[in-house]
Amino acid sequence: MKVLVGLLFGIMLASTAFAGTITGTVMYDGDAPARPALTATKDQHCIDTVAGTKSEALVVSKGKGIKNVVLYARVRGAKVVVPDKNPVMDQKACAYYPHVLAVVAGSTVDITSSDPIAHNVHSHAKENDAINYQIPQPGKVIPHKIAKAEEIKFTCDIHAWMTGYIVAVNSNYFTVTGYKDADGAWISSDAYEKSADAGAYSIADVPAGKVRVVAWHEELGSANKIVEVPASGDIAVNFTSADFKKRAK
Ligand SMILES: [Cu+2]
Repeated sequence: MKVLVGLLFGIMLASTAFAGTITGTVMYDGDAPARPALTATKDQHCIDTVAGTKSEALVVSKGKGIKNVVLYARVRGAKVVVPDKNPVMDQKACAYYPHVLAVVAGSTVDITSSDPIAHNVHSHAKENDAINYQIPQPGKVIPHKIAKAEEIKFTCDIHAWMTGYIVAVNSNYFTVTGYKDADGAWISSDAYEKSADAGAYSIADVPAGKVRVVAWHEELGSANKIVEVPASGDIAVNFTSADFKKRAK
């Protein structure tokens, strides 16, 4: 009995204690370039829905926060668990939605469409299967397994302005900047641009010890910092655009 109680106590400790929160900001140095306007040239549904929208490749807020930065902690020896529920990448208003989706490597992503016209899902993966499927009508789901960690660009061969990314990471400790407002509601790129957000992020329950915090952005490239996560409480890890380096091609 004593052993059992001790064991249970040990398990509880392992799951609740000796873990900290990595928190910080990702901010743009100087003035961000203006977002180019998008123009749809095909399909009335796209022409109507894309009108007035702008590129989501680099979205910087009034508070200098950068949207769509994937942040994750590489924790040595941590078991990576693939969540039961498949993440979803939708195509809505002739755009990939969300623009950047972060998932655990090994996940099956349900790729789908909400639009009444055909889209094409073209993956530019190098480490994973590169797929190229039509989604002819809304509601059709293509389950797509992403086995390895990779930042994968997706395009649509029918609509040249459509791009999105699925970023698969070997970690359960990750987040993407700029998706939720202070009330936890989903936020659009246009609303984010007008906001005072400073690119704030938070990754909870990271096991204590030395970890590498990696930040990735589709235009800026990647950056990383090695930090010591405390056994409780927060550690601040801030990035600015100057920290990022583009990967050599
Ligand atoms: Cu399309």
